[in-house]
Amino acid sequence: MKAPVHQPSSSLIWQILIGIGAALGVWGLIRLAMVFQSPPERSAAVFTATHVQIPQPTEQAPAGMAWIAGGEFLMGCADPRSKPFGGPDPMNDARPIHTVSLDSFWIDKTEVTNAQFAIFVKETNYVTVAERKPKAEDFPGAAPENLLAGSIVFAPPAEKISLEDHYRWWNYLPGVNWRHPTGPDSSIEKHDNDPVVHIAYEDAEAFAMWAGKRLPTEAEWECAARGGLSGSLYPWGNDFRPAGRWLANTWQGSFPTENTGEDGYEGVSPVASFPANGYGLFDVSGNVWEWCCDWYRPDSYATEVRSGGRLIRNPKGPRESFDPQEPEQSKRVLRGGSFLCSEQYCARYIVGTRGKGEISSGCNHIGFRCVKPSTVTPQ
Ligand SMILES: [Ca+2]
Ligand SMILES: [Ca+2]
Repeated sequence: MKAPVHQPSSSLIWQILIGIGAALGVWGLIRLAMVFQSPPERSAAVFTATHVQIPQPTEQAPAGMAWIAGGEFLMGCADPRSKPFGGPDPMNDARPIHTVSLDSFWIDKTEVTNAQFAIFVKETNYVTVAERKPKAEDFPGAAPENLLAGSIVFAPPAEKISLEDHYRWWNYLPGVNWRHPTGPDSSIEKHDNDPVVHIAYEDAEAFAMWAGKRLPTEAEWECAARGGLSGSLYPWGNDFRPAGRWLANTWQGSFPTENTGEDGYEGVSPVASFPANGYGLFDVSGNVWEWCCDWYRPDSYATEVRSGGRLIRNPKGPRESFDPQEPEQSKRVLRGGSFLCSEQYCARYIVGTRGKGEISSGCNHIGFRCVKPSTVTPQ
C-alpha cells in the first residue's frame, strides 16, 4: 500500500487564494488612499522643482529690476495652520496647488518708494485718490462737510478686542494721503526710502504706465516672491526665524494692541532693510501689501485648473471680482502681507497665500511694485 502523499486539500487551496486576494485588496486600498489623498493638504513635498526656460537675460537690465526666468512653477500653498507662525487661517483660497507656466519678465527689486512716487507726481501732476474730494453722487446722503479727502490709517484700540472686529482698528482720517501717511500732520520728509502708501489701485496703475511698466499678475508676483525655492512657506525657506533672526517686517506682540517692534520697526521700514530672496527681491513678505492686477475671487485657482488643464500659461485671473465676505465691493489681489501681519492675525507673509483689497481704497499698509515684460520671445 502506497503511503498517502500529503497534498493540500482543495479547501486549503481556496483559503490560501482568498488570503492572497485579501492581502492584494488591502494593498490596493492603501494605494488608492495614497492617490486620493488631497495634495494641497500634504506637506510642501508636493512641490516639484521649478523648470526654467531662459535662465539668464540677454537684454540690458532695467534699473532696479530683477530678472525672473520664464518656466514652470507650482503656485499656491498647503494649509499652514500646524506650522510655527502659520497663523489661524486654512488659506482655502490658495488651493489647489497647481502648475503655472510664465514667460520671462523683469520685476522691481523693491516696493515703490516715496522718492520714486514723488518724481512721478512732479512730472505728471498726478493727484492720488486719497487727495481727491469725494463726490457727493458717490456718497448719497452724506453731509457736504463730511465729504473730505483722506484715507484709512491703522489705529490700535486701547484694549483687547475680538480679532473678528477688524473695523475697530481702522480709522478714516481727512488729510491723510501718501504725503501724510500716518496722520494729517505727518510727513514723508526723511522717509525717501519708505514704501509709498495710501495707494489705491488706479494710483498704482497710473505710476506703472508712466514708468513704462505694469502691475504684476498674481502668478508673476508669486513666482518672483518664491525666489526659486519650490513650495517653501517663506521667501527664504521654511523656518520663519532662522537662527532667531527676523527676515521680514511683520508684527510682534499681541495684535492689535501691543506692537513691540522686535524686528526693528513698528510701522513701515525703509525698503531693503531685510535680506533679499533668491531672485534679489526685498520685502515680498511683509512691510507693505502689494497690488496685483488680477481680480480677486476665492475660487480663482479651482476655476483655472478646471479650464486650463494640466498647465496654465500666463494666467491673468478671473474676469470680475467676487468676495463672499463683501460681495458688493470690487477687489483686486494684494500679496505679501504687511507690517501688521502676525501669527495671531493675517499670517499672509506666507508666500503662497492671498489677500484682497477694495480698489478705490489705499491705506497705510498698501503699496506696490511693478513688472516689465521681457523682449525675449519664449521658445
Ligand atoms: Ca515690525
Ligand atoms: Ca511687501
